[in-house]
Amino acid sequence: MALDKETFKKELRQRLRENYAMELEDAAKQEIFYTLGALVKARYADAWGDTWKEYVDKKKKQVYYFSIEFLPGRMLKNNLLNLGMLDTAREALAELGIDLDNLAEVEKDMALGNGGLGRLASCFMDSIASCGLPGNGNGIRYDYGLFKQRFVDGYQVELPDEWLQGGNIWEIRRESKAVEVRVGGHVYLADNGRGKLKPIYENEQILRAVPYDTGMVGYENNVVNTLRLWSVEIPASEEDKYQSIQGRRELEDLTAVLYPDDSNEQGRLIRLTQEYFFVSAGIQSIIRHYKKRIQQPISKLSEYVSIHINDTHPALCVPEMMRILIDEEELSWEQAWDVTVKVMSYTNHTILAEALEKWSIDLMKRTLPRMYQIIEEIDARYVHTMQELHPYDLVENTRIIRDGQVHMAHLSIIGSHSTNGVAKLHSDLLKTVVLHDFYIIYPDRFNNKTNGIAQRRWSQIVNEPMSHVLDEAIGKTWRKDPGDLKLLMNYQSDQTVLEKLAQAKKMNKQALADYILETTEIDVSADAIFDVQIKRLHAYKRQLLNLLHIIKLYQDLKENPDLDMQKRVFIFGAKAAPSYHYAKVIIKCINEAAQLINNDPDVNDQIKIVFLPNYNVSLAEKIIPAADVSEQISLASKEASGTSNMKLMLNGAITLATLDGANVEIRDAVGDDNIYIFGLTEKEVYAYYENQEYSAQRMYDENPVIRRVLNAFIDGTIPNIVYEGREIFDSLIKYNDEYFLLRDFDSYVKAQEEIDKAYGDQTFWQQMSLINIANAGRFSSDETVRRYAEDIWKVEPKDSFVTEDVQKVQ
Ligand code: OAK
Repeated sequence: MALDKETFKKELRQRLRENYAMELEDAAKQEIFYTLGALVKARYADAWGDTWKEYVDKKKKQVYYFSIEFLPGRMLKNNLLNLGMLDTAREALAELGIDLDNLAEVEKDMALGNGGLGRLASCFMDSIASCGLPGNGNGIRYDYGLFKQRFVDGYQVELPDEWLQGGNIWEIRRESKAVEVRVGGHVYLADNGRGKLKPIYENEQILRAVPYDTGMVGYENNVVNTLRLWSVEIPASEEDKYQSIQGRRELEDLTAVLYPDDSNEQGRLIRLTQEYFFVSAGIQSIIRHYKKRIQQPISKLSEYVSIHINDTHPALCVPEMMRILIDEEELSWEQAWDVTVKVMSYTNHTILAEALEKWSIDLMKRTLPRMYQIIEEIDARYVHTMQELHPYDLVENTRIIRDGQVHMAHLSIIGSHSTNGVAKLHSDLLKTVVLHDFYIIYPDRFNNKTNGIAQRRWSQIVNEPMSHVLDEAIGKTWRKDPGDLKLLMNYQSDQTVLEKLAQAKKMNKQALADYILETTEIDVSADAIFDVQIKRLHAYKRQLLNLLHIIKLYQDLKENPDLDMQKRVFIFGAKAAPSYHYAKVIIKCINEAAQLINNDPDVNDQIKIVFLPNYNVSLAEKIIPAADVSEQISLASKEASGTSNMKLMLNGAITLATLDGANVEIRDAVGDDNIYIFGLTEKEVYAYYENQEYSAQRMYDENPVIRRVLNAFIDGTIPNIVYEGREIFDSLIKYNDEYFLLRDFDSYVKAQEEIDKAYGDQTFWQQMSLINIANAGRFSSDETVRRYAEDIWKVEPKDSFVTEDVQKVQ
C-alpha cells in the first residue's frame, strides 16, 4: 500500500517518540536515521514473511548464492526506491526540514567485500529479488568490513572499519536458527551398527554459528528475499573450555575480519576455517529447512535446492554436502554424489594463476579432517573413472589433490554441473587456456554469463539529474526495464535532449568537484574532462599506465605551457591489499605526482590528479555520475569482466579500453565510433608469451618519450619517491614489464589524444555519451540473473510477480 507524505511524517514522529522519547525537532541525525530505517523495515516486514511462506507453501525451488563477500554499500535509498517510497520520503522529509541525501550519509557503508566479486554478489541479490526469483545469499557477518584507507605522506594507511558500531538497522538476529560447526581434532570411521561407516570425532572444536538475516527488497514487486550472514559464538555446552580471555578471543576472531586480499591468497588457517564455517552453517540450515518444511526425500534435493559457489571460496560446499548426505542422511556415495553435482554450480572470477585457490594437504587435514577424507575420496574416484576415458596427463592435471595441495577450482568443477566465466572473452579463455583440460573432460559444463549491474542503484539512485532527463525524453519504463534505455537512440540528434544530458552531467561534476575540494582541498573545474579510474589497485589493471600518460602530459606542458589541450582531472579511487607491496608503491607514486603537478604553476591547472581516499560503494556513487572518461585499461586477457566499466557507461562516460573482459561486449554494444580502443589484443599478448620476444629495455632505448617518462621516476622529477620510483623503474625495465605497459603506451597516448580532440566538439561528445547510455541496458544484472536462473539454477520467478504497483509504473 502506498504511503502518503502526511502518514509518513506522522509515523516518523510517532516512532521517534516510542524509540527515543523525543520530538523530531530535538532529535539528532543519527536518531532520525535509525527511526527512518525502522520505519522502512516495518514496511517490508510482511512482504518478507509472505515471500518466505509462499516459497515454502508452493515448495518453490530456491537458489542459495554462497559468497565469502557481499558489498551492498548503503541500503536506505535502495530500499526506499524498491518500496516505491523514495519520492514520498524525500518530499516529506524536506517538509520537515531534513535533506534525505544528507540523512542517508549516516548509514555506514556495508563493505563485507574487497571489490568486483563482492559487489557483483550484491547486485545479484538486488536483481534476484527484483526479478521475483526465489534466491538467497549466504555469507559471513564480519565484525570489521574492508579496512578504511587514509593517505599519510602519500602512503596508504589502513584503519579498521567498525561498521557495526551504532548497530545495523537492517539485520535480524535469528537465535533459533543457530547451528553447530565442527573443526579441528581427529576423525576416524567406525561401524554404525547398520552396516555403514560413521565418523567418530575426537578433540574437535565446536563453533556456534548464529545467522543474521537482512531483507533483500525487490523493485516494486512485494518480493523480499534473504541475505543470511553467519557470526561465530561459543556454544553454551563449550563455555567451560573457553575460560581464558585469549581462548575466547581466538574463537570470536573467526568472523572478525574480512581478508583484505583481492586475489592473492594468504594461506591462512583462519581463512580456511572461515570458508568452512559459512559453508557448513549454510548447508546445514538449507537441509534442516528442506527436511522440516519441504518434507521430500533427500534424494530429490536438487529439485528444490540449487547452490551457487561464487568463486572457489565456498568450494567446500561440495564435500560438506557429501558429508551431510552420507554421514547424516546415510545415502550411498553414488546417490550422494549424484545429488551434490546436480545441486552445485560454480562461477570462476579470475584467470590470474596466483588467485586460483589452493590449500596444503597438511593444513586441510589439520583444520578440517572430515572434509579432507571426503575430498580424498572424491579425488580417488575421479581418477579411477577418468583414467578409463582420458590420457594419464589430462587426468593428473585435473585431479583435485596434486603436488601436496588441494585445488579448489578443480573441486568446484568436478563437484558441480556448471562452470561459468563472467564475460564472453573470459569464458572463452577458460575453455581454451586456463581450464582447457577440464573443457576436454566436461565440455557441456562450461558456459558464459556476462556480468551485469543493478541498474536502478547505478542510475536512478546515484544519478537523479540524468534520470529526470531520461524520463522526459523516453518516459519512465526504463526504470523497470533497462532495455528501454534503447529508446534514447531516437534522440541522438535532438539538441534539447543532448543539452539537458550535458547539464545533468555538469551538475554531477560540480557536486563531485565540491566533494573533492572538501575532502582533499584540491580545487578542480567542472569544465575539465573528468577522467576516472576506479577499481582495486593491481598491477594487471595498470593504474601505472594511466600515471605514465599523465607524466608525459606534464612533461609536454613543462616544455610548452601553451599546449593546446582540454583541461583534465584524473580521478583515482583504489585500495591496495595491505600485503601487496607493489600496489602500495604505485599509490605513493600517484600521490607524489599529484602533489607535484597540482602545485606546479607552469601547469596552470591544465591537468590535475585527484586520488580520493577510501574508495568504496558510496564513493563510487559520487564519482560515477560525474565521469566523462572511463579508464578500463587492463592488459588484454587479465580482467575477467569488470563492472565499473558498465556503471560508468550507464552514466554516460566514454570508455577508453583495451579489448579485455566485458569491454569487448561494451564495444559491440556501442560500436567502434563510440568507444576508444587501444593496445594489444589477448591473442597478441599470448603470442608474446609464446615467442618471448618482448623487450622493455629495447622500448626504453628506442622510444625517447618512454625514456623521458620513466626517467622521471628516478631522476628526482617526481619528488619523495627515491625508493618507490626505482622500484617502478626496475619493474618495467629490469623485470621486463610483466603487463606490457610500455608496449601499449603509444597506442594509449594516441587514444587519449583522440579523446582530447573529441571533447572539444561538445555536440559530438554528447552524442557519444547518449549512445553509451542508450546501450547500457543489456548490462543489467536483472538480465544476468535471469540467464543464471534459466540455464543453471532452474528456478522460476514468483507467480504473482506482476503486481498492481508494477503495472502502474509501466
Ligand atoms: C576475488 C577473489 C578471488 C578471485 C576473483 C576475485 C574478483 O574479485 N574477481 C573480479 O570479479 C569481478 C566480478 O565477476 C570481475 O568483474 C573482475 O574482472 C574480477 O577481477
